[in-house]
Amino acid sequence: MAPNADPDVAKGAPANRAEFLEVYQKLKSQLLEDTEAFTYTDDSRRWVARMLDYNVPGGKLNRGLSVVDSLKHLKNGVELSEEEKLLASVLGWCIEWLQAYFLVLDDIMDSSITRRGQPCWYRVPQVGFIAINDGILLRNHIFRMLRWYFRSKAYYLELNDLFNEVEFQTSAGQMLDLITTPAGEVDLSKYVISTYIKIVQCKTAYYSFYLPVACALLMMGKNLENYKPTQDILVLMGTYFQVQDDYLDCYGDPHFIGKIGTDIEDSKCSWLIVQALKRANCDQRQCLLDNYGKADPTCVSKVKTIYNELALQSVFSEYEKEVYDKLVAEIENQEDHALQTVLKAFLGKIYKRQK
Ligand code: DMA
Ligand code: MG
Ligand code: MG
Ligand code: MG
Repeated sequence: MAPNADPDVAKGAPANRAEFLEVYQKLKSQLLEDTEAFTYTDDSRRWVARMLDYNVPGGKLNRGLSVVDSLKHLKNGVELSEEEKLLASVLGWCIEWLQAYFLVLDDIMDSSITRRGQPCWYRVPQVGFIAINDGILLRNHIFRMLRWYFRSKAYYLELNDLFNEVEFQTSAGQMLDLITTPAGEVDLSKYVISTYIKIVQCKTAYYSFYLPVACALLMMGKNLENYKPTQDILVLMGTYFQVQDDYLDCYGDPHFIGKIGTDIEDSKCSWLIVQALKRANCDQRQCLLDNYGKADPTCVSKVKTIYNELALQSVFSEYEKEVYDKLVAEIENQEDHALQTVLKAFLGKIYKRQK
């Protein structure tokens, strides 16, 4: 069953992208006119305006829109008030800001070329290492926006803790990702599924899947301590999402996904290399050892040949089917019906995604 065929998911129209983007404009203006702690000069205001437009609103906006959608579902499809819509959108944008911050830095560390169909920010002439500080600025904007919109709310402290905790988990995940693959050193024994799962849960799942739903739960006045089983489902969904990201890094169309894969060159502990090593014979293993982690396109294409010999595209399809069935079963096990709808809607957004 396609997840969108579920009648529950149809209930409550999905968040409106255009309305959501209007909130981006509002937040951007507010940040640029903020004089509480620092007043922009004309030049710096122009710099930050361009940096924001370049890095914040250009993605799929799945994470941000999910806060609005989740809140709607948690309210059983009842239309949100203007205030609720605005606050959920602000939280959605805080997540998109967090994502922009991580991506600006991730692209430097991964030596990536393009992102969202344009050169990575650090590769733009005149940006270079300034991108590192721009990343830090993006991060700082989040806590300003939270303060402006949520200071008077009972859940303000928990909201701050949540963003801090998830940021810590994500940076820890990025560290694991990076230290598993030190430059110029390929140690195939590190590429095992247990290490892989730990990396991707931390670097992707918490901020991309748990955070949007946790934000909506806080807005509903819920105690997050009571939602551990929900968190487990979202973390599994996030793991599936990163497996897709790793798969698309090799098999996706760069024009469509907006980025050129670098996982083989960067000797990443990618889902594909983990699966390949599990299945490779002696010769194939040696070939992977000789060619993985090299920038030379001939080496990259030898690795891809082994992936194809091992039929990793069908291994992926099998995994996708299994994890989908497991997620649906676990979602249906949740007692709270509104929560089931939230989770199914989120799954529907990513199942079989091509970008
Ligand atoms: C992404 O991992 C994780 C974060 C926190 C940005 P990745 O490097 O595989 O992402 P991408 O493929 O988008 O560069
Ligand atoms: Mg990357
Ligand atoms: Mg990375
Ligand atoms: Mg990737």
